[in-house]
Amino acid sequence: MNRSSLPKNEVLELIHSTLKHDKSYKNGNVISTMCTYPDTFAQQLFSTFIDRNIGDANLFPGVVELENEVISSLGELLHNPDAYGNIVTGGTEANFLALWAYRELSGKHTIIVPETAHFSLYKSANILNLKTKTVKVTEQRQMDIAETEKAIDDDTFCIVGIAGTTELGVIDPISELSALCLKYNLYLHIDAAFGGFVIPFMKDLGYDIIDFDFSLPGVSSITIDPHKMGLCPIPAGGILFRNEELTKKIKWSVSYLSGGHTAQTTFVSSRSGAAVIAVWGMLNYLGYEGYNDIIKRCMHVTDYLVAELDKFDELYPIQHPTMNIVGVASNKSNIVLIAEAMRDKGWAISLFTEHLRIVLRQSVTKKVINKFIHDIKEVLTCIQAKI
Ligand code: 0PR
Repeated sequence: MNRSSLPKNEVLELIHSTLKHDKSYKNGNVISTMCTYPDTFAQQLFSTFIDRNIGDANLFPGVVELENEVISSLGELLHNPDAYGNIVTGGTEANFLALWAYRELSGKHTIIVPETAHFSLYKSANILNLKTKTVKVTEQRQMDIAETEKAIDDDTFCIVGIAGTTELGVIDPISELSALCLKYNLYLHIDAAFGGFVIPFMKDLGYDIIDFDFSLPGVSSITIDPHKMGLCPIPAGGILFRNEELTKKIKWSVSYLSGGHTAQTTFVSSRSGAAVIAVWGMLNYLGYEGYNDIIKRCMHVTDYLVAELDKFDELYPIQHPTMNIVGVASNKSNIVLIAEAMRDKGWAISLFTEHLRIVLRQSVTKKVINKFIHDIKEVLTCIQAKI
């Protein structure tokens, strides 16, 4: 490294200047992402306890205690207060851990996932040397149960169902998957990285939404990410297993650490205790009611966006939203051109094959939607004028 020392203010200036074109989750124009600007209290907790490495568990018994409480609170939310798990780096690590645990327990190498599965499952399968059978989704974009049953063979050890797909927030028919897994003695992992912090509250708010959690006897584990709808800073993913026994083959014993002997069931060894503390802080600061209010507001804005889209001849929601994710499609203009033109206007837009994905998070207010509608009208006029 051939850099000479600079004063802090110059370093800061250089950083600011390099980052000047970066977007911020704080701003309304980032309407595409599942992550959120962390609550200021969470930020404060994160920076106060920045030094805690929960990988060396016995050095930080207090953080371990908070992590246990976080897991049992999330377990309660998912109908299993006795769940075992960890706060990990994100949904990717959470999904990986489930597949790793079950591959080791079963000694088999084939998993079944819906075609809507997040790419983290394919990455994990690649690392774990697994064969992935991808099952088609129905017209409602849910995993097809008959196809899933057909895909099961002697080498299959796990089915993955999604509760809140990345593309549209759809929930797979988890109770049917649960029955299938019990029938064939398979593990069932649920990827509720996004939906985990949404579905329980929607149920409470009276939405007709299907079961997805440990209340279904076949569900073995659930990914639920505080750094998405939980308002916590990255890195905060969550993995919950039905019981600790399921992790016995991925439990690594370490004896030399500063705090003494410990055992880890995560992939990363050093792990952010600050992230765990921020999650504990947010769960206790917002409480059930706080999260419920957030979901209520997000669903209100979701309904508003759908109503606004209904006023267009050309644009339409690709399907009635299951949760606070809306797919916007066009029956006239090329969706890629729409996405590019919206990006040129400063919007951060997720583009899927046939639709733009809008994630109605806390910072996406009605005002933001009004601006989005205004801008997309201009874009459509422009595109049509050029044709
Ligand atoms: N499972 C599902 C269903 C997901 O949607 C995601 C991420 C993951 C697992 C993986 O989670 P981590 O990213 O925490 O490992 N889904 C987001 C997406 O692909 C990730 C994301 C978040 C991307 C913020 C961009 C962004 O700005 O949309």
